[in-house]
Amino acid sequence: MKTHFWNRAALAVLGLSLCLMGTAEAASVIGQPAAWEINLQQPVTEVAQFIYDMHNWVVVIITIISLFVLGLIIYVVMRFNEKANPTPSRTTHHTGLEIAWTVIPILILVGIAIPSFRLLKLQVQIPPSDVVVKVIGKQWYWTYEYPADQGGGFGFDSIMLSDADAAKAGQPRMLAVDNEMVVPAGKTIALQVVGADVIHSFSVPSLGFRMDAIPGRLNQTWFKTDREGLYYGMCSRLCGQNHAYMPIAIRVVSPEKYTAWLAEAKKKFAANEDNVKVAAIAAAQ
Ligand SMILES: [Cu+2]
Repeated sequence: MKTHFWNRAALAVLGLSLCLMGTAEAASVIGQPAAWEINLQQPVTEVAQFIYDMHNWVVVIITIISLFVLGLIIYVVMRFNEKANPTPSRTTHHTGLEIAWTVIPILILVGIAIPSFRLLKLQVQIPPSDVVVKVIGKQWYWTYEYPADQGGGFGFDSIMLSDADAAKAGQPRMLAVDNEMVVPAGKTIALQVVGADVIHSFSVPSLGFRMDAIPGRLNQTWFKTDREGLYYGMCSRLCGQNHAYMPIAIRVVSPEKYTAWLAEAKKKFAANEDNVKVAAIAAAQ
């Protein structure tokens, strides 16, 4: 019996350390999922960092509550079973206890609500944007449009690479695309997200946004990161047969490289200014 317990304890410790190793390894990969990852992806924007911290905060709260309830159950089973407590108490009310179990949950909820609303405000209030990109979800790929008044005036499709092509490009399979969305680092990027056919969802975990792409409705979100790199996401709303094959790849480059890319892309994607229009971003309230 005793060895049994220690065997299990050793297994649990082994499992836990494997998980921790997993997160340690995962931390070195940014902008994409990592093997054995159990945590959220490493955040690179203010919003993503807030989501990360909020998640950790709620995990602490639910862990304490779960352990408390587990402790209560064990205590009640031991202390108040028929053998240990043959004549049960007939108490039905206890004012102090009732106040406590009303006030404490309220405090817990307020403790969750305050950071939650602060996060919501940060996500919803779009700061004055430097670059606007229109994102159109289609069955089953994404189209990105850059407005003319920002040096764009073109749009292009972003299609998933085959496994072989992704391997050739040194990128992860099922996430690499032919034409990435390119944006400058250190600038506020506003995204106007819409669906062309069914509802899709434009989501990049490390950049901290997930916005539904709904036909007939223009949704807005934003991100800003100082860290250059390639960030992957996926369509996150079940949208049909090839839902799993419409990844998102956003390349954040220096402003100089971005300007150079704009000029090149304008030629490459056969500019058609008339076709690319974006709405004015609603002023942040
Ligand atoms: Cu989709």
